[in-house]
Amino acid sequence: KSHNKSIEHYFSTIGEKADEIGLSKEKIKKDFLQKLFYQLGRVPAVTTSNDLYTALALTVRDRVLRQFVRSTEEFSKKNSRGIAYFSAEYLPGPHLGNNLLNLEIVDETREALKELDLELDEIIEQEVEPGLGNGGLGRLASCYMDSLATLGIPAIGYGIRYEFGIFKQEIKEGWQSEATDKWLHYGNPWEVIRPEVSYVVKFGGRTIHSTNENNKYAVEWEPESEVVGTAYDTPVLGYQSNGIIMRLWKAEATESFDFSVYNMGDYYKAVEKKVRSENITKVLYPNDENLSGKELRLRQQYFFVSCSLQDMIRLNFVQGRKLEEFHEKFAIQLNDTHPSIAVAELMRLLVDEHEMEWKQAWKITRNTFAYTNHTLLPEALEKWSVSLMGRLLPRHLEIIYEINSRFLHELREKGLSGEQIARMSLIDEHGEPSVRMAHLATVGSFRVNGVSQLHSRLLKTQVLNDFAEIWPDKFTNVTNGVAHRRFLAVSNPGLSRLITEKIGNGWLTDLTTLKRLEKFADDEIFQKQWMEVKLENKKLLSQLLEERAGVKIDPTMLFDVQVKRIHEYKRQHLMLLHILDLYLKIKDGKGENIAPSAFIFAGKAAPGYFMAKLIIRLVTAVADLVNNDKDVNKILKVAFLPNFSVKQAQRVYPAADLSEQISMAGKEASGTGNMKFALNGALTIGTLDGANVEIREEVGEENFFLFGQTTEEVQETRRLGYRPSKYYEEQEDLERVLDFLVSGELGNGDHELFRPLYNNLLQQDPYQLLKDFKSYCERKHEIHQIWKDQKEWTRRSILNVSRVGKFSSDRSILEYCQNIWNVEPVKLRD
Ligand code: F58
Repeated sequence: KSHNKSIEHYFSTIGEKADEIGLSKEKIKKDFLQKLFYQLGRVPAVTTSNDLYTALALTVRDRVLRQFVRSTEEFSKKNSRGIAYFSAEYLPGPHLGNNLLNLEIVDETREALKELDLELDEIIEQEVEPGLGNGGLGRLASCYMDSLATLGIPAIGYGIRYEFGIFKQEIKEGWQSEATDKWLHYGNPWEVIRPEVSYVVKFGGRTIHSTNENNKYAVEWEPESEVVGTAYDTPVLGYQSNGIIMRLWKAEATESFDFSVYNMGDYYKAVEKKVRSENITKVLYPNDENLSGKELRLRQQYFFVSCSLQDMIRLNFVQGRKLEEFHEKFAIQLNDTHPSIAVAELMRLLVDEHEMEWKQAWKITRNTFAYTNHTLLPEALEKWSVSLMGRLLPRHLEIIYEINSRFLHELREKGLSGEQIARMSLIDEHGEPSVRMAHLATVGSFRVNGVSQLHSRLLKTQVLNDFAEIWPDKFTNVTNGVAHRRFLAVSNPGLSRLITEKIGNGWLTDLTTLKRLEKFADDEIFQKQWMEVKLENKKLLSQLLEERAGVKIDPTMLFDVQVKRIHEYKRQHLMLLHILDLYLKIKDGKGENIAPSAFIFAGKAAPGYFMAKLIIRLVTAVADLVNNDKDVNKILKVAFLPNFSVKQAQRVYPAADLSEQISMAGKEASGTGNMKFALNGALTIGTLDGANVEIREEVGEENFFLFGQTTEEVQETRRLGYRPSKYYEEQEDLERVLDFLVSGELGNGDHELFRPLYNNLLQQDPYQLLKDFKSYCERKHEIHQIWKDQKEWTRRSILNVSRVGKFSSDRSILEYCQNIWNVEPVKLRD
């Protein structure tokens, strides 16, 4: 229902001003108690920790929603192009602390609670985060939501409300085991259900082609089943209070469908249908080896995309616009190919449901979508078999064929060779025919971007080279960035305070102002304060590691950290080979140059990825060996922190001295952990991969420990016929370490436990660890010498922080605005 009364008007009717948001200590305290009484039926004396958390979250939520309501009004006045971010994954992390920061009421809230004998930090600790993503890609989507809100860009993040997020990782006898993530068990105070915002989504069945009474060709899709998607909105606040929403869809059975079956007297069939419909948004797929063929995954993708597009078309009409202007009103950013079926769905909605001519619909579609690629790994490029797509989405398959036939026709006109045309086709005819989703996304978008300079270059010159040749202007780069307010201001209060004391708090909205710290890099007093903050953070992480991993770590050790998904290309096992090398040297009495180090790992392995799980098993085996050996455990400690999450990450980055970014060059699209570590004062050891290249450029070669082959060298090595055993034969240290894997000294005397890893490295070594081993160890040696000079280390740490201003997601979003979306940020507040 449209209205013309302002928000100001409504607030005045309740005796409030729109910009008075009730942020005083007294008001927070009063509201908190009211939530406790009226919403939860409790008094502070008899509450559970979750009651306290929920009451505070609801108190804060009121403010968040209020800001959101105001922003919506102001956005609609400006009427600028809106951004829809389509992502199958989000990893927002805990909301409470971040919202308090954005509302600038941390101190007031702390005080209010103190008066009730409650501790803010303990309450914050209670929050269970929504784990609606696997890793970097999902977290990036949430960083972008934060920046979109902060910069005042009218945006909405569409996605899926998985009932169970990424599995909970437990370590049992050294192995990863998976448990269901019941993140909704205690309720979710941050979301607002919108039962009236719901859409029907069809699946299966057949299409009927006919010519109607006006002699117009028409296609009708007669589905086999239907489900309803309902919107669940989570407001996302930006710094100093603009708000946007993340709209996640939950699947439910359509009533009509149930009733029709019910009327036929088959109650159980109706129930079964209901359960089957709800399955769509039950669980997030962990990024397993091969997701294609997983029908439910394609259902999920289509489901959320269809709801979102129907929602946008509705909004377009509500705002009184014509459908022909859709692309002027909206840009849709596809977060990888997971939502790329949207290209066919928008065509279907325009052509079949809104009776638009194909050509015009195609023009609108192509001017609406932009596609971000996040991977070069061939096995990770999505493909759906034609037979599955035909069965589940018969009309979409027809539309894809039509897009393809027109596209291939264009290519033929350009005079391209048959071979090149076959390479570019949306349909892969090798083996079982399948739809190449990256090609669909590329053809259906006006811009395609990679996520770091190197990655975007490789995308253009290798993976999507044929497309870049015909459409050079379509391709661009936007280097990833991170929400520095969450990953510095919220998670590292000690360092934030110190920085703000020196240079003011301008860095909260402009991270490049960190540059002003540079001149204090040699200031001994400042260095000392810097070291103290780091040490405090390390003490906190040590406590956590003792609780969760059962490992006691001296906080003065060098904290050498690798946290990220476990994958062979990321080479966690390279770090392990090096630890074993140090172990053997100490045992030989040759450990005098080794700086006391704690090696800290965390990350999940896909449940079906055997090698990744074996790597975790190796971490725990090496930890057992090292931590229990009296000759070694004063110098080395190893710990695996289970169940890595945004919440855990926020405790890890602030405590790290050394950041491990050691993927084989050419494999990591960007990495974002690398940025978060550097932002918290860790130095990096890394390859020239992903955004490492740009981090090194920014912080200076002398402040970044580079090792390993470049992308070109890696490819050349492979071309020449890589023989890993050569390095085993030539390097005694390496031979000894590898043989140790199968010596029985690891993993309780079982010689065979790590044999698959041993064989893999010696026979194929697809990620060329053995070739990079030597330069990695040399760099580590150098690092240990520099670590002994704490002043020098600290100087470099300060320089790192002062020079990473580029890696804020605010910068990335501004680049999307300028180079892709063509929108101006709307600054809503001064
Ligand atoms: C990651 N991709 C990249 N994918 O690996 C990383 O280099 C990059 O920094 C990040 O995206 C953000 O651009 C990634 O996280 C997934 O998790 C997919 C989820 C769905 C299944 C396949 C993997």
